[in-house]
Amino acid sequence: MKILDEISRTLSEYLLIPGLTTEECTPDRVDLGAPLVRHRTGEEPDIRIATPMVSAIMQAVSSPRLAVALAQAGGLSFIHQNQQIEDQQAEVLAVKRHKAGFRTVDVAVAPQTPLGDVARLLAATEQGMAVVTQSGTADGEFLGLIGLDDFHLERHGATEPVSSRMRTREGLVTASTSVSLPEANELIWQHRLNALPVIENGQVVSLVLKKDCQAQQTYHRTTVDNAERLRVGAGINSRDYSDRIPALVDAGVDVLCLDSSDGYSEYQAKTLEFARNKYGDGVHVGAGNVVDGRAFRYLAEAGAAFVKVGIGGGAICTTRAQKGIGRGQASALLDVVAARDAYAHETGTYVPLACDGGLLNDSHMTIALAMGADFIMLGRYFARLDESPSRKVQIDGQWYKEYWGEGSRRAQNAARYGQRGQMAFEEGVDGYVPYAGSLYDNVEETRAKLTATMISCGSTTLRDFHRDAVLVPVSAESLTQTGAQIHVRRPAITDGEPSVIR
Ligand code: MZP
Repeated sequence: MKILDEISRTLSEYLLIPGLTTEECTPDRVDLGAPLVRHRTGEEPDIRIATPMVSAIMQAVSSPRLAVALAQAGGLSFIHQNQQIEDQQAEVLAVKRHKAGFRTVDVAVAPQTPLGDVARLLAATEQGMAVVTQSGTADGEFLGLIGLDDFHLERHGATEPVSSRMRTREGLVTASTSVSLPEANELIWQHRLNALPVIENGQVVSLVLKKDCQAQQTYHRTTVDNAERLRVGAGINSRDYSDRIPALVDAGVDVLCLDSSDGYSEYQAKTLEFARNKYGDGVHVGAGNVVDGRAFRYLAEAGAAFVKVGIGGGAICTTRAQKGIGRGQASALLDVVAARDAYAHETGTYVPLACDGGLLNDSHMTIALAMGADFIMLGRYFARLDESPSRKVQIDGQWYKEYWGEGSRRAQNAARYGQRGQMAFEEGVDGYVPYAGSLYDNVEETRAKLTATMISCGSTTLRDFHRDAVLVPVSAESLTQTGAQIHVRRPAITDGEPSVIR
C-alpha cells in the first residue's frame, strides 16, 4: 500500500491569473483548434478539430443528429457502442452520408392520416413539415407535402384526412439527387419554397429547407474529411473489437475510442494491438479512462491515438461512492499532462489528452484547457440540447432532457464496467438535466467564453495557453465566495404583479 503525498483536487479549486493582453490578442486571432490524434511533435496531426469539444460515448448523448450538429460546430461526436454492431455501423454511415443542407425525412404520413395526428407528430418531433407517402413511411411512394402552414385544426377539423389539405406532388417543385446545395437554395428562392423535396425513383431521398439555407452559411468551421464529408467517431469495447472495429471502419468512421471506466488494462493494450496489426497507422484508436501518468504511458506505448482522463467525476457517476476509485479531475489532469509532455520530449510523439467528465460549467473547460487538456469530452453539456437523442419533458413547468449514465441500470453497459451479462450493481444514475436549447447556440457561447479567457491570459492558441497559463489553487473560503452573491430574494409573482417580501 502506498499513499500519495497530495490531496485529490477538482477543477473548481483553481483560478486563472490574467496574463498580459497584447494588441495582437483579438477574438478573430484566437484559434481554439486542437489535435485529435497522435502525431510527431511539430507536425500536423491527421485529424484536427476547430472547436475543442467532443461528445461523450453515451446512449443519452451521441446520436447521428447530435453528431451532425457537433461536426457543423467544429467538434466531433463518438457514436456510442452500447448497441448491436450493425446498429452502430448504421449510425456512423448516417453521419458520413449526411449531405450538408440535405435532411433525411423525419416525419412521414399517409394521405388518410387525420390532421390532428399530423399536428401531434410535428409538435413531438419539433418539425414544421411532413412528407406524404402512399404507405405513410419515409421510403414510400411520394405523394406530397403537408406543413403547419397548410392547415388549422379548428378551421379544417382534426379528423379530416391529410389528403384534404396536402400540397400534391404535381404542383410541387422537386429536384433530382444530382442537385447541389447552391442549386437547391437557388430553386428555393426562385420559386419561394419552404421546402424542396429531392426525389429518386418516386421516393423522397432528402429535403432541403429554406430555414436551413441561412443556417448553412453560419457553419464555417465544420469538421470534415478530405472528401468534405462530416467526420464522426465511434466507441468500441475490449470484448467484441475484432468484429466491431472492421464494421465501423467499413462504414467510414474517422476515429475510434475505447469506452471504459478504467482503461489501465491489458484488455485495452490488446485491442490497440489488434487495430495496429490490422490497419497500421490507417485507423486511430483513443483509449482510457486514466487518472495518472503510469496509465497514460502504458496506453501511449500501446499505440493510443489519444488518451481520456477522468474517473468518477461524471455528472451521472457513482463510481467513487460504489467502489472508492477515482481522482479529482485537476489532480488527474496535471499528473497525466506531465506524463504526456515527458513522453513527447522523449519520443517526439505527441499523444493528445481529452479531459472527460465532471465539467459542470464553462469555466471548468477553460481551467482544464489551461492545465494542458487538448480537448474536452462532455456528456451532461450535450444531453441538455435539442439534438441529443433523449426525450424532452416538462416537470413543474420547467423543461428538462433525460440524461442517464452508462453505468445505470437503464443503459446496462456491462462492457464499460468490466461486468458480465446483467450488471450486478450500478455505477451511474438516471435523471434529468435542464433543457438548454440548440447545440450551435450553446457551443458558440462556450467558444466566446473560452476566447475571452484566452485573451485575458494573453494567448491566441491552445498551445500558447498550455505554456503560458498561470493558475492558483483557491482556499475553501474563497470557493464559497465564487459566483454571484445575491442577498435579496426575487419577489414572488402574484396576480401578475411582484409582491415585495419584507
Ligand atoms: P459529464 O460530462 O456528464 O459530467 O460526464 C460524462 C462522462 O462520464 C462520460 O464521458 C463517461 O466518461 C462518464 N460516464 C458515463 N456514464 C457514467 C456512469 O454511469 C460515467 N457512471 O461515469
